[in-house]
Amino acid sequence: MAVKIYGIARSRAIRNVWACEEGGVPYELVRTQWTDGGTKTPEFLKINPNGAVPAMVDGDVALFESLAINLYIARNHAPGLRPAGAKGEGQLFQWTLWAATELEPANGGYVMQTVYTPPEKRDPAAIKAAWEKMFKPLGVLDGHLAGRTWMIGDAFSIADVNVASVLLGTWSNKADFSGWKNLHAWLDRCFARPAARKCIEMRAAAT
Ligand SMILES: N[C@@H](CCC(=O)N[C@@H](CS)C(=O)NCC(=O)O)C(=O)O
Repeated sequence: MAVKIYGIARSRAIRNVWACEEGGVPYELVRTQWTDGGTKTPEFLKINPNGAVPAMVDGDVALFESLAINLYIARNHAPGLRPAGAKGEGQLFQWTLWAATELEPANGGYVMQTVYTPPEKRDPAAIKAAWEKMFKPLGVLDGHLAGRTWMIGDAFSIADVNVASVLLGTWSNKADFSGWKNLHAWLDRCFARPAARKCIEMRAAAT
């Protein structure tokens, strides 16, 4: 039975689509949009009381929080995406929580000033300030990636999906990551993967 992912490709649901595509996990993207009230229906609120996408239903398991959904998908359906052992798992939790608490707020502030602020209202000083808030987490990531191909160990894993997918929109909008050489090369590596390319195309085509 396919894992049901609620959302649209131009939302954080793409993080879960990417995980499924990487792991060869059958999934169904159930179109659910926040701008037309789709995330506020009584049925949807039973799945995600936050009224936001993504959410996931897999048999009798219902989850929200995009990055937690990816941990579940890797744990239950795509063991090849799970870093091995207690150390690998600890590092996976570390980087996933870091992505949610350190990288996501900084990136979200930048997205707010750029994508979600209409062009005529955009303030260069506010955009610059929001971009500069990214420097600390981007620097941490760049340092971690020095001499590494992937986030944990020698193999691509769900840690790469969870961290890189937070930056997918900003990368797609051609933000300049060239000041962080290791990070820049890793993002290009992640987003050149066939599963990621499919997601980028889905995202670009999404309405
Ligand atoms: N931390 C949540 C954030 C979810 C979120 O904010 N989703 C957006 C779309 S990408 C949404 O549905 N916003 C509408 C709302 O919050 O009312 C996650 O990663 O799943």
